[in-house]
Amino acid sequence: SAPRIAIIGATGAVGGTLVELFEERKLPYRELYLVASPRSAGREVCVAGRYYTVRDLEEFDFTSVDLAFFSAGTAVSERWVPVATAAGALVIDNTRAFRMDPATPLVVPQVNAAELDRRPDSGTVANPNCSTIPLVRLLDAVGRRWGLRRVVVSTYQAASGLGHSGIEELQEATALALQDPGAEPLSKRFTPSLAFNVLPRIDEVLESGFTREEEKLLHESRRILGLPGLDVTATCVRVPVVNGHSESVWVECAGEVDRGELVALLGALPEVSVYDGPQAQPPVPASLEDPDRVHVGRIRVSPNDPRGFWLWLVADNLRVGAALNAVQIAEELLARGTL
Ligand code: A2P
Ligand code: 11C
Repeated sequence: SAPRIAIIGATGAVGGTLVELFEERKLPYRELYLVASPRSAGREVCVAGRYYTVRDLEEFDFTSVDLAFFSAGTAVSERWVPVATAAGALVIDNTRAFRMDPATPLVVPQVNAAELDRRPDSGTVANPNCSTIPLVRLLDAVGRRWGLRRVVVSTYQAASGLGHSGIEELQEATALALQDPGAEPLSKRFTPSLAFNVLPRIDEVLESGFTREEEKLLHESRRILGLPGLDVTATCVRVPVVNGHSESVWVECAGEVDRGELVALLGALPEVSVYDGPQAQPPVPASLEDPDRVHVGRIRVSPNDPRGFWLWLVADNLRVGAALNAVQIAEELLARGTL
């Protein structure tokens, strides 16, 4: 029968998107529990016409569920995912807490769904970072056809990557800057202020000089693609966009790439839209036609060396980059009876 499901972080930006996707995709469940911090415990949330009272994580009994989606931050997952799996729940975790754990598969269903053929040893499936997911969905196909040598990425990441508070801070900081250009710029979660700015540092800077966000792109891509030696190097940048991450990607292949074949290959991938031809407008985050697809444009093979090409991609980071991938993992588990 249908599983009993909990969403940990249900009041957050990704948690709210999970709720929307459960409704839209008719994910089957027998019981549903919405869980968050004491700050929002007691709130009523409507899902598919039924009201659910948000529960306090500290008091939640994980033996009452078969599947738990975690999207309440890395610290919450580190503390509570082991509690959930010890109680017998299967976890789909949307934080970086277990992505590099060998006993925990890191899954993008369009790339490595076979990882879900059996129940993971740790009881947890990890959902990758929001800039990794759309990228590897394209790289996998390119690598199978031409072989991957090196990938160089610059990201343009939206405020919603930091959740509701990121969106609110961008809106408030922008309004303040417009009202009073002389005022001290608003800067709490984004430093310096994100209003009318671009910030070339996301998350903390590590010993390597790269940020944690840049290192995630490298290590997660290697793991999902099964290419432990792949050279992926990135500069991750926050831009004053509410939602939708964009990436400028340079790919070097082992073989010579035919542009027409590349366009056809990417256009044939599941849930990928390619915008090509002289009249095509490249995809932009503020007006994505379908938020459940990876949007690709500006495909250019280098005239100097046809083993290298550029592309531009845009994907909804809350959906494609987070909640949709997690729901698609659940759908794959259900289809296999692994749950
Ligand atoms: P709450 O709404 O009670 O603060 P976002 O990514 O949009 O900031 O959302 C984060 C989500 O994680 C929210 O649902 C938030 O709940 C939840 N959360 C944050 N910290 C905790 C915690 N310590 N325990 C349980 N849920 C938490
Ligand atoms: C951002 N990519 O845009 C981050 C958010 O590892 O799941 C997601 C962090 C993660 O800020």
